Amino acid sequence: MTIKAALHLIENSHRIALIAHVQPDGDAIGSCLALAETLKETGRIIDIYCQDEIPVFLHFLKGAVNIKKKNQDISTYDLGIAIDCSDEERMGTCIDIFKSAKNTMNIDHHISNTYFAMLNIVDHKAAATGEIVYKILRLLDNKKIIRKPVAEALYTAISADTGGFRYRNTTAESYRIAAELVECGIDVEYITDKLYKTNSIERIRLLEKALGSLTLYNNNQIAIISITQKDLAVTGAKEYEIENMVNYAKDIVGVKIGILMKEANDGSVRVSFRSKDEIDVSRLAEQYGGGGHKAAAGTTIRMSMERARDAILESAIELLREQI
Ligand SMILES: [Mn+2]
Repeated sequence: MTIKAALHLIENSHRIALIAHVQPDGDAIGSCLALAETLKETGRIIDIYCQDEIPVFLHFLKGAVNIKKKNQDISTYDLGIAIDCSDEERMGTCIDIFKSAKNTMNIDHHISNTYFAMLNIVDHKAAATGEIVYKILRLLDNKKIIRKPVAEALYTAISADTGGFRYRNTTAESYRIAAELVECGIDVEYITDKLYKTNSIERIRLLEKALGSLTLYNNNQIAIISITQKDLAVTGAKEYEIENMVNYAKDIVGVKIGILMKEANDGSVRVSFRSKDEIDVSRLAEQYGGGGHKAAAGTTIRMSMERARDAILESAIELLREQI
């Protein structure tokens, strides 16, 4: 029903801006590119925006290098679509493009979504926004074979948010969609290599620092990794290369909550939470103004690293007390 409404709105719009969230991931970028590549074929003008740079490991996707940071043009869009954004703030500086559009839409799967657009296509059960985009594209033309670049983008989106089909959010539907994408001729190993086997030496050096900072608390149930601006500067690693390092904390046997704290260049601290055993870390993130999913959430805190760690540790211990 709502997907039909989405299609209707898209079909009635000529100039469309797609906006990915800050610090973009495979789901946001894959979903944007799949929509853009398909809608361009229908003669529409589609531009993709993202405040931050696109990670190099996603550059293999068709159109990834053409994603813009700012709208250079003065004309506004008929439709602005926020992709994979749980709230407006996730668009960062690109929110202006979204707000100036005649109509707005929000395509997302986060449980914490704030329904901020005129039309909100939010499906909490979808493992990735890419699954929702797939359904929109199918509705657009059910019989048409999805072209390879579009299939690659969608597969990337779903693989990224399911950790390569390994997380609990992976559903039978995720596999069904993936199966159809494989039938479109994608090379699964090629995409997997691009997404998961492309470490720069800078990232490995940063990982060394991150692991060196790893500390266990609360009878080894909480593990915290800290990364400072100095660590980034010394190693030369990019911010996005921190992605997934939090799992080294979470994956330790006996650890229930893994936390990664990254010092931002504006003095705030970006915190990622990961959990096991049904512990709901989205509540931890919400306590500090953030959000996310039960097993993966995050927030930004305006404190020094030391104070942020003390506060979060106390809250995490409290959460374990309540939930175990
Ligand atoms: Mn997502």
